[in-house]
Amino acid sequence: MSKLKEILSKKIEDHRPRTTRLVKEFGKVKIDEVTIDQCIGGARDIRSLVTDISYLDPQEGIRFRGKTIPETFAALPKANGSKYPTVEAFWFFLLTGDVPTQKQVDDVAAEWKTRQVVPTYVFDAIRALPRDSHPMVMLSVALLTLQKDSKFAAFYGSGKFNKMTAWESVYEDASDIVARIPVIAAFIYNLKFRGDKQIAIDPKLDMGANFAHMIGQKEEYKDVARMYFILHSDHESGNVSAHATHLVHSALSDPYYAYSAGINGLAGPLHGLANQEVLDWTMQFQEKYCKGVEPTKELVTKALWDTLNAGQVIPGYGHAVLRKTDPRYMSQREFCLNTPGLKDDPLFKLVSMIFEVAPGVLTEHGKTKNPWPNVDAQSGVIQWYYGLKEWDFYTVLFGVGRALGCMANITWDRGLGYAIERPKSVTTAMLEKWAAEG
Ligand code: AMX
Repeated sequence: MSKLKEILSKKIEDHRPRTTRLVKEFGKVKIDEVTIDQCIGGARDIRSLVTDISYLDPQEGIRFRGKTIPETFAALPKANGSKYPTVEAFWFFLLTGDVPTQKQVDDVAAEWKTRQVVPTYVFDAIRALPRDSHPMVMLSVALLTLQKDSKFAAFYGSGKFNKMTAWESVYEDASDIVARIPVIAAFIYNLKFRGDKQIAIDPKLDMGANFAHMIGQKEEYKDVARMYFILHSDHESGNVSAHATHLVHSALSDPYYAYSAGINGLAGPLHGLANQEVLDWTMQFQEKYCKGVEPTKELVTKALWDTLNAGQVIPGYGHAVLRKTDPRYMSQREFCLNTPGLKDDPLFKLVSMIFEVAPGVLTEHGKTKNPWPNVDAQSGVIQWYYGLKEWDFYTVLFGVGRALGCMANITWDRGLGYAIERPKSVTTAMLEKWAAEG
């Protein structure tokens, strides 16, 4: 058993009595009530999921294991010669809630190296898809292709299935997924956008650095990858990708089925695909409004209104929970401001101008509850600057990061034996009856 798994085992053991006690002694305590608009409106704000991996406060934004983004970056051991932590350090932190020592990070890195080799049949399956398939389809298929070797599925089918130890094989699959997904993503990128020029894993590098290496990126991109994967990892449990993963796994479908479902949800334009839509919107703006002229606030305002008046959303703005600027946006903005070259990049300046204008326009428009930017409004511009201009790929990058949160969550789901998820539906006639009764 790996060191991390041993620590996790103890954490899960220690945690179980808390969950058992809550159900047994306080099971009937009310923590929320449901209104008709929540029922019709996407279950917004209904408290009905439990996770300790991260918590999203509408004003403050995300906390990973109780720490804000700056606190997380400050606390974790850094990658060699970098201001950013390794993804390996963050994985340990997400799973256990403890800040790892350098030795513990090295152990995770060593564990991932034994897991990261992707079987050839996965690449064969990706190659067999039409080359114009979206990269998210390729990623989802790759995960399903790996399913046949799921340790959780094998354990379930072994006749020795045991609820108390089931998390152990989820941990195995989850760890394989987080170690392999950057390698699969790099393969997809190279296949689709670099003429199939594949680059072998460099076993000396940490996960973020190795991803940069495998897609042929320069040294500075290693920090971009580390930052990006950590920032996109988790956003509590109710968002589409995390919830889909949790829901599918709650039927005891293994982590490959579960995260493939999560990836399919992430591919939606109201969720992860928004980051590619932001770049698309921005490029169309430049093409349509700025031929031969510098973008101005007036032009941006006009373009935003044209989009809204056409009945479309402004990608990268608004959020189902947040009611202020997303700290993941601010963290990436800070990265841009601290990176010479990027700070003065015309696209970054334009994105900053949209940031100045869009909240006012959306407020005046009066529909969205949150006129502020979310993570996706800022992420594409960084990728673009480093030459990763194929925005169809941006949601795959999101999916590599999101794997960390989703896999940490379902490992704990099994550890705590959460039930199959099955909310109750009602009919419109029932709602009308309750409405009439007041
Ligand atoms: N531009 C225009 N209108 C918007 C808007 C935006 N950015 N954000 C919300 N609205 C509209 C909604 O479409 C809705 O209109 P309707 O009443 O006609 O249906 C109204 O405002 C109320 O919506 P809301 O309660 O503020 O938001 P929500 O919780 O229903 O949806 C979200 C949240 C993110 C889907 C929405 O803000 C949106 O579509 N944003 C643009 C897409 C985007 O950036 N998605 C990425 C989110 C982060 C992520 O998951 N990666």
